[in-house]
Amino acid sequence: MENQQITVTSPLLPDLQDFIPYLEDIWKRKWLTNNGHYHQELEKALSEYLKVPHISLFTNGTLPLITALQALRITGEVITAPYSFVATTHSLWWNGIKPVFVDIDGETCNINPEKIEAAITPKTAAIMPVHCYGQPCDVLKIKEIADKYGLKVIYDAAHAFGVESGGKSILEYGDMSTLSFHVTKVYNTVEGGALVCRDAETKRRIDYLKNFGFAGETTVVAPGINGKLDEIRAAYGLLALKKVDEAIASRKRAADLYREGLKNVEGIKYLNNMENVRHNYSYFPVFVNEKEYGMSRDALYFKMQKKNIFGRRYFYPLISAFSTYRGLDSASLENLPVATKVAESVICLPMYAWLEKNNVERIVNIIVTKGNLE
Ligand code: T4K
Repeated sequence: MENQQITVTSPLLPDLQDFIPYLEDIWKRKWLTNNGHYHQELEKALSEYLKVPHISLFTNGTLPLITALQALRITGEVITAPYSFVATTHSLWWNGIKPVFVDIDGETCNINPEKIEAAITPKTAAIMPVHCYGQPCDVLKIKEIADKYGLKVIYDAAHAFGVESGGKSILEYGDMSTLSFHVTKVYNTVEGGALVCRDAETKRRIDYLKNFGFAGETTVVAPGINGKLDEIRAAYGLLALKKVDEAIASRKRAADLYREGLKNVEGIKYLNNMENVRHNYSYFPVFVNEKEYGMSRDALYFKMQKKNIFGRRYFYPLISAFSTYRGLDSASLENLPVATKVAESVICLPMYAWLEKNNVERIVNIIVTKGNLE
């Protein structure tokens, strides 16, 4: 269809006929949640696929962030990036922790490690960086700083499903990493998420925390929360996992087409692949330089909408600009010049598995053809 509506993403759905036998089995078992059969199967399958020995499933990608902070007993201040989805910083607020925003690197959209040390105070307990768009953070530099100051590191890896650096899962870095399996992600369980940690004792503690703190029928060891994933979504997740490699390969083809089509457009920048990294192509952000392109980001964004193309301005506004956070010293524009500029220039173009070639070309054409619509 020439004018078909295209949204920023579209879900990776398992085949319906494959799902029905799983549902029949769940109906037969009458065990619907609380560490059921498919929940255990999915933890095993994800642990293998993601090459991480210890992973705990959650009912979304926000609760693992909140729970990681609980499990590591983080208090005081945590250094984080303002260029992310609000859930990153909200997890700190829900734990009574003060977020301290550090600017990002414009080339990667991730926290700028060179700016971290200046933000450390005697109250700093941890760093919470984000592998934004699935682009790996400078994990080695962040580790060096964390080791030097005795800080914990929790990566928000919501976008980084299956991302590897130097043949090693990006989830292996830091004390913990969190994932989101929301329907808009590369891999989804409708709603869902996970927390990856380093050892079996910590996983056990996380599993208590996501089940109200229960460590047995009558023992509660901590004020835990209900973060459990149910059997229906766990079964869906097992089926979705079978399609994820194909989905990532298809996303790569779309990314290559975008890059080829946009490579000579003055004023439009995009992120390139990083060396030695297995990318997952979770998002395709472009950055509009108004002066060079001759049109503002928002003008292009709304022009695309008129043509039925619904990209998104992830992540505008910055988290630090929202009312909850804008009073913090670290939220000032002077502290965050790069993040501010990036947020004001970004459009995430539609990106999902099996995004058709002709639709990528349609989107590229709108961008290449400068000027307003008549
Ligand atoms: N950390 C980071 C860095 C994150 O990006 C996120 C979530 C989290 C933590 C927290 O993880 P979760 O607790 O959410 O698991 C979306 C997602 O809701 C959110 O998961 C995601 N990040 C964020 C970046 O984007 P919205 O409000 O922009 O999504 P929505 O509903 O506007 O959907 C976008 C497009 O997706 C629609 O235009 C069409 C398509 N879509 C969406 C849904 C819900 C479908 O085709 N089918 C659907 O069912 O937040």
